[in-house]
Amino acid sequence: MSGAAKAGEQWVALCGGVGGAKLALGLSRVLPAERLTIIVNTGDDFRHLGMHVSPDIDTVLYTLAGLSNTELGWGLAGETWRFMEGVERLGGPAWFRLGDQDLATHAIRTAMLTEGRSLSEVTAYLAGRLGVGPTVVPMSDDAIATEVDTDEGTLAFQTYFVGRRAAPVVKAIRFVGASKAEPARAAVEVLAADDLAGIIICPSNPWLSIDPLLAIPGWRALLAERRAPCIAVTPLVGGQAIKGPTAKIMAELGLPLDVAAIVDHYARLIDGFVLDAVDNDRAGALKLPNLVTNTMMRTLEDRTALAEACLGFCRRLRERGPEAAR
Ligand code: FO1
Repeated sequence: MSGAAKAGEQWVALCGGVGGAKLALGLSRVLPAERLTIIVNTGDDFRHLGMHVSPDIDTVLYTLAGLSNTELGWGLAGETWRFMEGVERLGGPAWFRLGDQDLATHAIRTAMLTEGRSLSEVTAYLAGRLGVGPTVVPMSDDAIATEVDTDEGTLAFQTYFVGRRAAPVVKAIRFVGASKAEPARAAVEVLAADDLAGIIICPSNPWLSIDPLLAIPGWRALLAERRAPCIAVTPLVGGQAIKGPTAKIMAELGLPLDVAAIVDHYARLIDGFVLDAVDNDRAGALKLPNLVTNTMMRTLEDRTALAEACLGFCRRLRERGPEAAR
């Protein structure tokens, strides 16, 4: 990656898959491309049929490129499945489906990694080819694999999430390789920028999509030394997850299905919390500055409105201190 510092106010979004990518898209519509860095979970990455698959990076890239398959929530729009027909004919694994066009992404990523390029370099290359303006960076260039301890034993993340449709009861979640991993260099650079304006934790699953990043000691240190406010957007609305198994996992880990549990989870890491208008009655009990707004991102307008609200909240936290942010 280039070591050149970027000019102007810098914003950072931390995100996982679908929910995070929606807000990342909103941010990309309200910020100039050179002012936004999106840092993406790679704990879901795995090798499949000999290829390196990076589901969350691809969800972010495809979403920002306007190419995402909104019906499936992953992969490319207008996809065809001839490759999968071939895999099935040959008795290969059909539980994880790679579309014909999507396959090109995995093949090119794998080839570049095999040639010795870093995941950051590959991601920057793919973003450039797809016309994605903001900087998209993996949380680390080192291998980190999420594993889920369940009532069916320890499962690799995609086996749990896709293979078993998140049905097994979660007992614990581990991030293999995280303790020795380092944050990607572009992430370190933007976090150290003099004009860092804010860090936004997107409404991704805290346990599956954000914790892999927080399990990297260097990331904890970077965030502890942050020069700008860090806020989180709730993944929980009215005690339910907008998408995916967040609420199910919280229940299985013995946590109350309440935004306060999300705030507790991010304790000492965040300076402010964005919760949905549906949970307005919970705002007073939260022991930190908060913003109550619509967090349901059904339309592009919802995404840009939430993005604007997050930027404004961070600016108020920065300029006038936490008390003025309310
Ligand atoms: N999710 C599924 O539920 N079934 C699939 O067959 C599947 C294939 C797939 C292929 C490429 C890719 O980038 C993502 C894919 N996903 C699939 C989604 C993905 O595994 C998960 O949604 C994320 O890891 C969670 O953020």
